[in-house]
Amino acid sequence: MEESRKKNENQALDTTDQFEGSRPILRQKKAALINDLSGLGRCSLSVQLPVLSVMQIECLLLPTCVLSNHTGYPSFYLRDLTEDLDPMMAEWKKQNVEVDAIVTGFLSSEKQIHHVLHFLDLFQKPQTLVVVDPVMGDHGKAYPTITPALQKAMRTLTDRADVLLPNLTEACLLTDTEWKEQFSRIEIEAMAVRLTEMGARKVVISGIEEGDKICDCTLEKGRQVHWIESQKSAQMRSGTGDLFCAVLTGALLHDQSLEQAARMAGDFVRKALDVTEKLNVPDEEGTAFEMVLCDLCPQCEAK
Ligand code: PXL
Repeated sequence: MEESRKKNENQALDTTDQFEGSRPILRQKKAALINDLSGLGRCSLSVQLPVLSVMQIECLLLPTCVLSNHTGYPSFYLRDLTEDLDPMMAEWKKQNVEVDAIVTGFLSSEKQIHHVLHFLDLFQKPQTLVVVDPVMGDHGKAYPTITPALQKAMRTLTDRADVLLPNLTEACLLTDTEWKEQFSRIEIEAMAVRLTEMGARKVVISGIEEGDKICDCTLEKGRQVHWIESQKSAQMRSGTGDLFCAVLTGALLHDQSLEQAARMAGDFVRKALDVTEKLNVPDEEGTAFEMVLCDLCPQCEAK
């Protein structure tokens, strides 16, 4: 245990090619998070920042829009930041920002996808991990902000993804598959393969309900599909996809394999859901992930 903690601790750091005497200089890993800032409801940046911070990753934040609360509430106020994205990234470029990972999430319009592509042109290097969460819907329904143009444009982002993280609804929207309540594993695997054909190097379709189980389907292009199964506990709710994405990104930056990272992310989300249910949190308020956050800390003694 102590050994693996030490290992994790070091994996948040990277060696540079500079030396202090004979010792290589260590550098903390950085992730750029392109996502919305929702004031209420524990999703997007407000859950991804604490998760990646506790995993010792430095986060650089590019908010795509600011909302009073997420779109799952009966109403919401949204301040769109599309016109601010280019000037913000230009300032980052002036500061010679370099990142180890770029994570994309909720985008308010088709136009924002073009800005994200521009961001990738500016900051993606061959070694940069690009994680695309194609946030578009849940339980077979698109979110109210998702237009057909945005849905179509989201496909251009899959082509730039090292890791694409749709839920089943989003996998359907990306592959033009009609939604139904039950899909067979063969149908889901075919969607994962289709998503790799659309350009994603790795795909995790997460949160698939199968009777009393909840499963994630992982595929690395040209390899065999893997299924990760666990016992279903509480119902999915707002922000669980964002949590899954952040933990998985952190785990990959800690040099875990795709399957290990997906298992760690799924385990964390389930633990967060369990404690949320115990606390009787209303659905739209998301998960009480704060109660289990220290599970992710490589140095935390309270595990
Ligand atoms: O968690 C996904 C998400 C992210 N951002 C906003 C949302 C949602 C889901 O409802 O409304 C603004």
